[in-house]
Amino acid sequence: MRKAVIAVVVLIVILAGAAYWLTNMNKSNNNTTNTPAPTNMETDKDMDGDEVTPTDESNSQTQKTNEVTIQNFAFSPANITVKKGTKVTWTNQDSVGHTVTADSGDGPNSQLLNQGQSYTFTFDTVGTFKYHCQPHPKMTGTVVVE
Ligand SMILES: [Cu+2]
Repeated sequence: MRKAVIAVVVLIVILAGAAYWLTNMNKSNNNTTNTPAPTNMETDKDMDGDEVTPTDESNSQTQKTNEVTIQNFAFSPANITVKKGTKVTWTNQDSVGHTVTADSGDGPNSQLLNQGQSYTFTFDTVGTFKYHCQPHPKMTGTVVVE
């Protein structure tokens, strides 16, 4: 009987030791697999950053839309690109009145737009049209017609 008990105890000790060893193995394995993971994440972040930066630059340069919002004394987006024949609509969101006035030549030429009012101009000529707000000449925008 005692021999059997000793054998069981020895077996338990061996199993416990094996379990402990396996646990450590798993931990070290996890550590090994975890180590390259942050490197991949950093690489992804760098790739995302590289992708985002040129997108932001192109957004600030010109956007393909035919709707411009006038808000906080600014045209947004200030620079847009449209196809010939496109109707561009400006909507004033400010409580202050603004205009859409071509710097020169044929181009948009609105009345004073009150809050919520819109003005639409059809660009039938290819070219670059610069415009401003009459009461606030520092408010400027550009429409490139392709
Ligand atoms: Cu204005």
